Amino acid sequence: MGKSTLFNRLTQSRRSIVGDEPGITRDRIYGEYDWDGRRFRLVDTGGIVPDDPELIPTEIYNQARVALEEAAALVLVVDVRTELASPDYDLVKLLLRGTKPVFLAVNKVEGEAMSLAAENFRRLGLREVYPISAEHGLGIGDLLDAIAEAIPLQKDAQEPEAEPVPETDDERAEEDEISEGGPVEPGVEDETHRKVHRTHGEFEQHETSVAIIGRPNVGKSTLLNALTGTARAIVSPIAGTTRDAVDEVVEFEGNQLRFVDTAGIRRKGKTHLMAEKLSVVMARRHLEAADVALLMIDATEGVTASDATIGGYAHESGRSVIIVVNKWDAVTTGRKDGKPPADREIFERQLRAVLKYLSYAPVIFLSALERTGLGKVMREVKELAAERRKRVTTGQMNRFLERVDFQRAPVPMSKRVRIFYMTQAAVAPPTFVLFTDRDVKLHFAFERFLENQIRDAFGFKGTPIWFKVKARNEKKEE
Ligand SMILES: Nc1nc2c(ncn2[C@@H]2O[C@H](COP(=O)(O)OP(=O)(O)OP(=O)(O)O)[C@@H](O)[C@H]2O)c(=O)[nH]1
Ligand SMILES: [Mg+2]
Repeated sequence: MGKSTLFNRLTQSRRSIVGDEPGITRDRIYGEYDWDGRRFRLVDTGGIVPDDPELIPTEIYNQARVALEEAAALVLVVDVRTELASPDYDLVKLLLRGTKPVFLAVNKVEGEAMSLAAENFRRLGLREVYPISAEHGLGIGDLLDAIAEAIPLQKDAQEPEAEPVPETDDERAEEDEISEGGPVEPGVEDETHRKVHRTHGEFEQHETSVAIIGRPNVGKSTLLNALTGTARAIVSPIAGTTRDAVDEVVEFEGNQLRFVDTAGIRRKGKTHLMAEKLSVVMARRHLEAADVALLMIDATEGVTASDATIGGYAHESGRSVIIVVNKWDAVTTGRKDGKPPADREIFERQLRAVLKYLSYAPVIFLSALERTGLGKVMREVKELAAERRKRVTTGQMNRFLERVDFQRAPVPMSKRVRIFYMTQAAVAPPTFVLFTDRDVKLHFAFERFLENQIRDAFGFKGTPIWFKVKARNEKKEE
């Protein structure tokens, strides 16, 4: 009966794919599902679009709009047992203002009486009304059929990258939720990605784009201001502003670094949760255009579930990551609660335990407010930008493979593959193609082993490393 039951049900089937990386994010907003031979990306914006009519026309909606813009279709989910109130009508009006098809899913419809109750919701003025039970899986096929029909088929839709799955059952917050379904367009994403990096390869003098991402109030704007030495980033936003990002370019040792910050989100009371979710949506958006991400953590709060969610998306995006622990002053020199000063090693150990998948990311402790540790950020950004574009030649790779003792990989015999050879197929992030004897997915432990060996030999500091497997003979095996 949870708010995200529908989201979880739809994306559940992909859980096995994520099984390799347990707990990568806890509070998922993005997921995918397959229907009718097509793959759809699902965004759970519940709690992002406010149901409080006072808030809708504010800058919060301007930012939530970003999430809505990405979508090809919108699904408004209501609980059949609730009374319609004016915010519902306002929300519908708002959704219909766009050109996207809007579907109404009336949830928790189980049985004849409730089917009748569901008809009441036609009063909202939406033509597409679907009674469903997310919990029991009723009526969902019809809804998905209708959505699939409303979204035109994308040309060149190839097999996209699988995307992990939601974990939580988000019970907090509002009655209504909105989800968006849109077809996955891997071609488009790959294309922009490629274009950016082709540019980087071609010109010596390139710009490095750095996304400053993190939860509300961690100090993103303070850091941007400190790094750029200006006051351009707004620390508290002006109501009604349509901007969703603030960026500033600085020169550093001959490199152009473009820092991108998310415009702040007003939070008070109930909007707090919304701000948290929006920070995830904005982080994901900014990651798209970035080379390097500064994942900011608030030292006074420790690592939270939202940090883990944002970190998970950063990892999956293939961007290089620097973990920035901010407000270090407040837990050391400026500590006011009488406790002993925090210890870097202990803090880092705890942080690494939660953000396991970001093991390659360097950690910097700093104070944006007191402007300490800023030079280190600049130097790391510069170094990481170069590392992610590094290329290993096939000759180097062959010599490397000869040296690696694969017997040492902690992998059961049945899961082992023989690598005939390996080449680096792409940079940013470095992507290796393995030509193997069997067409199987690499065992997690084997992949980890290989990745560590590659890092020992070639570096690739701060960037994830991706692998693709190609069986030399076409025979399929399990
Ligand atoms: N003690 C301490 N406070 C800091 C530091 N950096 C930021 N702050 C304070 O944290 C609060 C939030 O800072 P912002 O820079 O607005 O945070 P933000 O991440 O941009 O917040 P949103 O844009 O609203 O998501 C402000 O009161 C800052 O003064 C720091 O290094 N130390
Ligand atoms: Mg800010």
